[in-house]
Amino acid sequence: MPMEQTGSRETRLRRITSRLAAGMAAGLAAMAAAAPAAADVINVPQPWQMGMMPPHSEMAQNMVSFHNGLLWVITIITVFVGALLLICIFRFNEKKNPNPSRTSHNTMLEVAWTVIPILILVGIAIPSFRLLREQVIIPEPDIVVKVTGHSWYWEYEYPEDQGGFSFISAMLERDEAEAIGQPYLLAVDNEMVVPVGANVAVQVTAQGVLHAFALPSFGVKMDAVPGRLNETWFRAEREGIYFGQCSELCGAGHAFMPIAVRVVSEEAYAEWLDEARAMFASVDDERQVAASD
Ligand SMILES: [Cu+2]
Repeated sequence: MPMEQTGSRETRLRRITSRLAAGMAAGLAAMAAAAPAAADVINVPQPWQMGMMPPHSEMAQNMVSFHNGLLWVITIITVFVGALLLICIFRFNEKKNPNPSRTSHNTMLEVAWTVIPILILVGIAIPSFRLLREQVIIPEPDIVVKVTGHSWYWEYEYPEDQGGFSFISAMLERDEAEAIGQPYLLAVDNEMVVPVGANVAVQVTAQGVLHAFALPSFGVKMDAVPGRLNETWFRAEREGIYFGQCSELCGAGHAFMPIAVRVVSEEAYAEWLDEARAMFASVDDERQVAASD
Protein backbone atom coordinates (compact mmCIF):
# COMPACT_ATOMS: atom_id res chain seq x y z
CA MET A 1 0.00 0.00 0.00
CA PRO A 2 2.64 2.59 0.97
CA MET A 3 4.68 1.54 -2.08
CA GLU A 4 1.72 2.02 -4.35
CA GLN A 5 1.02 5.45 -2.87
CA THR A 6 4.64 6.52 -3.38
CA GLY A 7 4.46 5.17 -6.89
CA SER A 8 1.33 7.05 -7.77
CA ARG A 9 2.69 10.19 -6.17
CA GLU A 10 5.84 9.91 -8.26
CA THR A 11 3.82 9.37 -11.39
CA ARG A 12 1.64 12.33 -10.55
CA LEU A 13 4.69 14.47 -9.83
CA ARG A 14 6.28 13.45 -13.08
CA ARG A 15 3.09 14.17 -14.95
CA ILE A 16 2.76 17.60 -13.30
CA THR A 17 6.41 18.41 -14.02
CA SER A 18 6.11 17.45 -17.64
CA ARG A 19 2.88 19.40 -17.98
CA LEU A 20 4.53 22.42 -16.34
CA ALA A 21 7.51 22.17 -18.67
CA ALA A 22 5.21 21.92 -21.69
CA GLY A 23 3.16 24.86 -20.41
CA MET A 24 6.27 26.95 -19.85
CA ALA A 25 7.61 26.09 -23.29
CA ALA A 26 4.28 27.03 -24.86
CA GLY A 27 4.19 30.23 -22.79
CA LEU A 28 7.72 31.17 -23.82
CA ALA A 29 6.93 30.45 -27.44
CA ALA A 30 3.80 32.61 -27.22
CA MET A 31 5.80 35.39 -25.54
CA ALA A 32 8.49 35.19 -28.21
CA ALA A 33 5.83 35.35 -30.91
CA ALA A 34 4.03 38.27 -29.29
CA ALA A 35 7.23 40.06 -28.23
CA PRO A 36 8.03 42.09 -31.36
CA ALA A 37 4.63 43.79 -31.42
CA ALA A 38 4.13 43.94 -27.65
CA ALA A 39 7.55 45.53 -27.10
CA ASP A 40 6.52 48.53 -29.22
CA VAL A 41 3.46 49.23 -27.15
CA ILE A 42 3.98 52.02 -24.66
CA ASN A 43 1.75 52.75 -21.68
CA VAL A 44 -0.62 49.82 -21.57
CA PRO A 45 -3.17 50.33 -18.80
CA GLN A 46 -2.82 48.02 -15.82
CA PRO A 47 -5.50 47.09 -13.25
CA TRP A 48 -5.61 49.46 -10.25
CA GLN A 49 -3.33 51.96 -11.87
CA MET A 50 -3.29 55.41 -10.24
CA GLY A 51 -2.14 58.83 -11.26
CA MET A 52 -1.41 60.23 -14.69
CA MET A 53 -0.28 58.15 -17.62
CA PRO A 54 3.54 58.35 -17.91
CA PRO A 55 4.33 61.32 -20.18
CA HIS A 56 6.22 60.84 -23.45
CA SER A 57 6.46 64.38 -24.76
CA GLU A 58 7.80 67.57 -23.24
CA MET A 59 4.28 68.97 -23.08
CA ALA A 60 2.88 65.94 -21.25
CA GLN A 61 5.88 66.06 -18.91
CA ASN A 62 5.17 69.72 -18.09
CA MET A 63 1.50 68.95 -17.54
CA VAL A 64 2.28 66.13 -15.13
CA SER A 65 4.77 68.31 -13.21
CA PHE A 66 2.19 71.09 -12.98
CA HIS A 67 -0.43 68.64 -11.76
CA ASN A 68 1.92 67.23 -9.13
CA GLY A 69 2.86 70.74 -7.96
CA LEU A 70 -0.82 71.71 -7.66
CA LEU A 71 -1.48 68.60 -5.63
CA TRP A 72 0.99 69.90 -3.02
CA VAL A 73 -0.62 73.35 -2.98
CA ILE A 74 -4.10 71.86 -2.57
CA THR A 75 -2.92 69.49 0.16
CA ILE A 76 -1.20 72.22 2.19
CA ILE A 77 -4.25 74.53 1.94
CA THR A 78 -6.67 71.74 2.88
CA VAL A 79 -4.59 70.66 5.88
CA PHE A 80 -4.20 74.29 7.04
CA VAL A 81 -7.93 75.11 6.77
CA GLY A 82 -8.84 71.75 8.33
CA ALA A 83 -6.51 72.47 11.27
CA LEU A 84 -8.06 75.94 11.78
CA LEU A 85 -11.54 74.38 11.82
CA LEU A 86 -10.50 71.75 14.35
CA ILE A 87 -8.94 74.44 16.59
CA CYS A 88 -12.22 76.42 16.45
CA ILE A 89 -14.29 73.34 17.25
CA PHE A 90 -12.18 72.12 20.17
CA ARG A 91 -10.75 75.31 21.67
CA PHE A 92 -13.54 77.81 21.16
CA ASN A 93 -16.67 75.77 21.73
CA GLU A 94 -19.34 77.01 24.14
CA LYS A 95 -18.13 74.84 27.02
CA LYS A 96 -14.44 75.72 26.82
CA ASN A 97 -14.93 79.37 25.91
CA PRO A 98 -18.19 80.61 27.50
CA ASN A 99 -17.32 84.32 27.07
CA PRO A 100 -16.33 84.82 23.41
CA SER A 101 -14.27 87.80 22.30
CA ARG A 102 -16.36 90.66 20.83
CA THR A 103 -13.68 91.65 18.26
CA SER A 104 -15.26 92.13 14.82
CA HIS A 105 -12.40 93.70 12.81
CA ASN A 106 -8.70 93.14 12.49
CA THR A 107 -7.22 95.08 9.59
CA MET A 108 -3.92 93.19 9.46
CA LEU A 109 -5.66 89.81 9.44
CA GLU A 110 -8.17 90.89 6.79
CA VAL A 111 -5.44 92.20 4.51
CA ALA A 112 -3.48 88.97 5.04
CA TRP A 113 -6.36 86.62 4.21
CA THR A 114 -7.06 88.60 1.04
CA VAL A 115 -3.51 89.09 -0.16
CA ILE A 116 -2.15 85.58 0.56
CA PRO A 117 -4.80 83.74 -1.52
CA ILE A 118 -4.25 86.27 -4.35
CA LEU A 119 -0.53 85.53 -4.29
CA ILE A 120 -1.22 81.79 -4.32
CA LEU A 121 -3.58 82.15 -7.30
CA VAL A 122 -1.12 84.31 -9.22
CA GLY A 123 1.60 81.77 -8.42
CA ILE A 124 -0.62 79.05 -9.94
CA ALA A 125 -1.75 81.18 -12.89
CA ILE A 126 1.75 81.93 -14.19
CA PRO A 127 2.83 78.32 -14.93
CA SER A 128 -0.76 77.48 -15.93
CA PHE A 129 -0.90 80.17 -18.64
CA ARG A 130 2.62 79.30 -19.75
CA LEU A 131 1.45 75.72 -20.32
CA LEU A 132 -1.71 76.86 -22.13
CA ARG A 133 0.43 79.04 -24.40
CA GLU A 134 2.66 76.08 -25.24
CA GLN A 135 -0.42 74.09 -26.21
CA VAL A 136 -2.26 76.77 -28.13
CA ILE A 137 0.61 78.30 -30.08
CA ILE A 138 1.52 75.58 -32.55
CA PRO A 139 5.19 75.56 -33.57
CA GLU A 140 6.18 75.33 -37.24
CA PRO A 141 4.75 71.90 -38.16
CA ASP A 142 6.87 69.22 -39.85
CA ILE A 143 3.77 67.26 -40.77
CA VAL A 144 0.04 67.94 -40.66
CA VAL A 145 -2.58 65.26 -40.15
CA LYS A 146 -6.31 65.86 -40.29
CA VAL A 147 -8.30 63.68 -37.93
CA THR A 148 -12.04 63.20 -38.31
CA GLY A 149 -14.18 61.50 -35.70
CA HIS A 150 -16.97 59.42 -37.13
CA SER A 151 -19.62 57.27 -35.44
CA TRP A 152 -17.61 55.25 -34.37
CA TYR A 153 -14.14 55.23 -35.80
CA TRP A 154 -11.42 57.70 -36.69
CA GLU A 155 -10.28 58.80 -40.10
CA TYR A 156 -6.78 60.15 -40.77
CA GLU A 157 -5.97 62.32 -43.73
CA TYR A 158 -2.46 63.11 -44.90
CA PRO A 159 -2.59 66.20 -47.12
CA GLU A 160 -1.43 66.33 -50.71
CA ASP A 161 2.16 67.46 -50.03
CA GLN A 162 2.73 64.58 -47.60
CA GLY A 163 0.90 61.77 -49.25
CA GLY A 164 -2.52 62.80 -50.39
CA PHE A 165 -4.45 59.91 -48.95
CA SER A 166 -6.83 59.17 -46.14
CA PHE A 167 -7.70 56.02 -44.31
CA ILE A 168 -10.01 54.67 -41.68
CA SER A 169 -8.79 53.36 -38.37
CA ALA A 170 -11.11 50.84 -36.74
CA MET A 171 -10.83 48.88 -33.54
CA LEU A 172 -9.58 45.29 -33.73
CA GLU A 173 -11.64 42.44 -32.36
CA ARG A 174 -10.31 40.66 -29.28
CA ASP A 175 -8.69 37.74 -31.11
CA GLU A 176 -7.11 40.04 -33.72
CA ALA A 177 -5.63 42.28 -31.01
CA GLU A 178 -4.33 39.34 -29.01
CA ALA A 179 -2.77 37.84 -32.10
CA ILE A 180 -0.49 40.89 -32.48
CA GLY A 181 0.12 41.26 -28.73
CA GLN A 182 -1.77 44.52 -28.38
CA PRO A 183 -4.46 45.41 -25.85
CA TYR A 184 -8.05 44.77 -26.89
CA LEU A 185 -10.19 47.94 -27.03
CA LEU A 186 -7.08 50.00 -27.85
CA ALA A 187 -5.55 48.20 -30.82
CA VAL A 188 -6.65 49.34 -34.29
CA ASP A 189 -6.20 48.05 -37.83
CA ASN A 190 -4.55 51.20 -39.26
CA GLU A 191 -2.59 53.39 -36.87
CA MET A 192 -1.85 57.05 -37.41
CA VAL A 193 1.89 57.06 -38.23
CA VAL A 194 4.23 59.97 -37.45
CA PRO A 195 8.00 60.42 -37.40
CA VAL A 196 9.80 60.67 -34.06
CA GLY A 197 10.88 64.15 -32.95
CA ALA A 198 8.70 65.88 -35.55
CA ASN A 199 6.23 68.66 -34.77
CA VAL A 200 2.92 67.11 -35.71
CA ALA A 201 0.05 69.54 -36.20
CA VAL A 202 -3.27 67.76 -35.81
CA GLN A 203 -6.41 69.25 -37.28
CA VAL A 204 -9.41 67.80 -35.53
CA THR A 205 -12.99 67.70 -36.71
CA ALA A 206 -15.98 65.36 -36.64
CA GLN A 207 -18.87 64.21 -38.73
CA GLY A 208 -22.31 63.77 -37.19
CA VAL A 209 -21.70 64.10 -33.47
CA LEU A 210 -19.06 65.47 -31.08
CA HIS A 211 -15.95 63.42 -30.34
CA ALA A 212 -12.61 64.30 -28.72
CA PHE A 213 -9.15 63.33 -29.86
CA ALA A 214 -7.14 62.47 -26.75
CA LEU A 215 -3.61 61.11 -26.37
CA PRO A 216 -2.59 61.33 -22.71
CA SER A 217 1.04 60.31 -23.34
CA PHE A 218 1.52 63.44 -25.47
CA GLY A 219 -0.66 65.78 -23.42
CA VAL A 220 -3.22 66.09 -26.21
CA LYS A 221 -6.97 66.46 -25.87
CA MET A 222 -8.97 68.32 -28.47
CA ASP A 223 -12.70 68.49 -29.15
CA ALA A 224 -13.79 67.15 -32.51
CA VAL A 225 -16.75 69.30 -33.54
CA PRO A 226 -18.78 68.84 -36.74
CA GLY A 227 -18.33 71.81 -39.05
CA ARG A 228 -15.35 73.16 -37.18
CA LEU A 229 -11.62 72.63 -37.54
CA ASN A 230 -9.74 72.62 -34.24
CA GLU A 231 -6.00 72.40 -34.10
CA THR A 232 -3.50 70.96 -31.67
CA TRP A 233 0.00 69.54 -31.86
CA PHE A 234 2.47 67.12 -30.31
CA ARG A 235 6.05 66.02 -30.64
CA ALA A 236 6.74 62.39 -29.74
CA GLU A 237 10.16 61.77 -28.29
CA ARG A 238 10.29 58.00 -28.46
CA GLU A 239 9.36 55.44 -31.08
CA GLY A 240 6.55 53.06 -30.27
CA ILE A 241 2.79 52.66 -30.31
CA TYR A 242 0.75 55.04 -28.18
CA PHE A 243 -2.91 54.74 -27.37
CA GLY A 244 -5.68 57.19 -26.66
CA GLN A 245 -9.45 57.12 -26.64
CA CYS A 246 -12.32 59.28 -27.74
CA SER A 247 -12.93 61.56 -24.76
CA GLU A 248 -16.38 62.88 -25.53
CA LEU A 249 -19.39 60.74 -24.68
CA CYS A 250 -20.46 60.41 -28.29
CA GLY A 251 -22.87 57.50 -28.38
CA ALA A 252 -23.21 53.73 -28.43
CA GLY A 253 -19.76 53.09 -29.90
CA HIS A 254 -17.92 55.63 -27.74
CA ALA A 255 -15.82 52.97 -26.00
CA PHE A 256 -14.95 51.27 -29.28
CA MET A 257 -13.17 54.01 -31.21
CA PRO A 258 -9.63 53.93 -29.82
CA ILE A 259 -6.82 56.11 -31.12
CA ALA A 260 -3.47 54.51 -31.89
CA VAL A 261 -0.39 56.42 -33.00
CA ARG A 262 2.71 54.65 -34.24
CA VAL A 263 5.84 56.77 -33.84
CA VAL A 264 8.63 55.64 -36.17
CA SER A 265 12.03 56.81 -37.43
CA GLU A 266 12.28 59.29 -40.33
CA GLU A 267 13.24 56.48 -42.74
CA ALA A 268 10.47 54.18 -41.60
CA TYR A 269 8.02 57.07 -41.99
CA ALA A 270 9.13 57.70 -45.58
CA GLU A 271 8.71 53.98 -46.31
CA TRP A 272 5.29 53.92 -44.69
CA LEU A 273 4.21 56.96 -46.73
CA ASP A 274 5.06 55.11 -49.95
CA GLU A 275 3.21 51.99 -48.84
CA ALA A 276 0.23 53.92 -47.54
CA ARG A 277 -0.02 56.02 -50.69
CA ALA A 278 -0.20 52.85 -52.76
CA MET A 279 -2.57 51.12 -50.38
CA PHE A 280 -5.05 53.85 -49.49
CA ALA A 281 -5.20 55.82 -52.72
CA SER A 282 -7.36 53.11 -54.28
CA VAL A 283 -9.67 52.31 -51.38
CA ASP A 284 -11.63 55.56 -51.42
CA ASP A 285 -14.55 54.20 -53.44
CA GLU A 286 -14.66 50.93 -51.52
CA ARG A 287 -14.73 52.86 -48.27
CA GLN A 288 -17.65 55.01 -49.26
CA VAL A 289 -19.63 51.86 -49.99
CA ALA A 290 -18.60 50.39 -46.63
CA ALA A 291 -19.43 53.59 -44.74
CA SER A 292 -22.93 53.77 -46.18
CA ASP A 293 -23.74 50.22 -45.02
CU1 LIG B 1 -16.38 59.56 -29.97
